[in-house]
Amino acid sequence: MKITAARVIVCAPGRNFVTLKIETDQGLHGIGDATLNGREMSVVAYLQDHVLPCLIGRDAHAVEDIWQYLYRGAYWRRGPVTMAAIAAVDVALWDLKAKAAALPLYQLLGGASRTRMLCYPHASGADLPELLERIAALRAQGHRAARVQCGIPGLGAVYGVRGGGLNQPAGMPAEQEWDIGAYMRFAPHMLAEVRDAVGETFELLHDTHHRITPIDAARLAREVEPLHLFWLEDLVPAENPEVYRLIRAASTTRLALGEVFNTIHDCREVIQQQLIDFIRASPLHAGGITHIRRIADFAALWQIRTACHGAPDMSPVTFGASLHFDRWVPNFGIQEYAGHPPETAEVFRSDWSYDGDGHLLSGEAPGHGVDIDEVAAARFPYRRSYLATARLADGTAWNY
Ligand code: GCO
Ligand code: MG
Repeated sequence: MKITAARVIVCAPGRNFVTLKIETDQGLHGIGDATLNGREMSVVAYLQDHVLPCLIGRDAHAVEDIWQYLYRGAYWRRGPVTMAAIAAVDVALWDLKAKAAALPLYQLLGGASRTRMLCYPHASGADLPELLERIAALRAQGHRAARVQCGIPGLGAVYGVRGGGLNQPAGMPAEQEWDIGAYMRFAPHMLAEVRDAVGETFELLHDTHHRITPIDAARLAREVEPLHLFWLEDLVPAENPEVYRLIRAASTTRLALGEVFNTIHDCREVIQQQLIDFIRASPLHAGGITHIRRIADFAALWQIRTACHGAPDMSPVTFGASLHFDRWVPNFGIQEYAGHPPETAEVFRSDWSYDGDGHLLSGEAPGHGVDIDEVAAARFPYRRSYLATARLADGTAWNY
């Protein structure tokens, strides 16, 4: 099965997505996602100018060899742009291989380890009453877990709360105010109120989005320990993974990390030192199915579980591929299920479903089960957009 054509499709059905379509001489095509939120066009250029010319004429079945060729051959390894580009090729090739075998992708990975995947949608409120309403609505839909984020008294829009995390179209990135003290005073109280309202059996997750310092993170993890959260996510940046030791030593609250990791090397220390409980690497930003399998197997040695990043800024292609990975991976933990804007479904067709009982079902169609309608995609042209940025009250640039 020879690769005869490969092209990048950029569209914005509700938000920007970068999609790779690979065609073959067998009449089959495969689809991969290369979306890097806020820096989309850098991956488009990487693919178009440097990767796609090298693919034409290659054997589409040579998934591993093409991965190694793109990773080793570039000399400049790792990094979000490189790894998103390699991921798009890898996921499109796995899609093709599964279509050629007339099997759903999870069968090629080794078959199903489970029938359905526990998932967590997002619940957010400008204040506590609104957050509790949102959680109640999710529970009415059968959900058993939710990521809970709430506006912080005294601060304007913040990450994870409506209007606080959405991409800003064109112009300059929006700037938001951040205050570690305000967050530290509010977050434990907010989480305690939510636990009180939902009882012990509903799973609660919370994302600090790299916003606090190691010692505050250690204090937060300790203060919320009695609430038995499913996890606290991204308390502090992990460019220096050593900082997680302090947090780990302070409490038994479960920790999740790694949505911004691109390779197994980024994950190595936090896994090997047992500093986390869930690894958030996805088949988009961490080099495709080929590479997250390696991360998952490595994590399994320390009984660390997977939790693929499933934010709306990753296309339905990544979501579909993640569900096939989840269906197979022995050390599965949970799947983030943030959903997409309604227009997204006009462009991408997916065959997965929600079972009405807190779990997702991957489809049985050959491949990863997601395809793009290029005619519909053309109706939603790319618009430059940015994530917001954060500053402390004195003007200091902070982590968004
Ligand atoms: C999550 C993430 C996202 C990121 C987004 C950035 O846990 O889902 O933190 O919401 O902010 O993917 O592009
Ligand atoms: Mg996150």
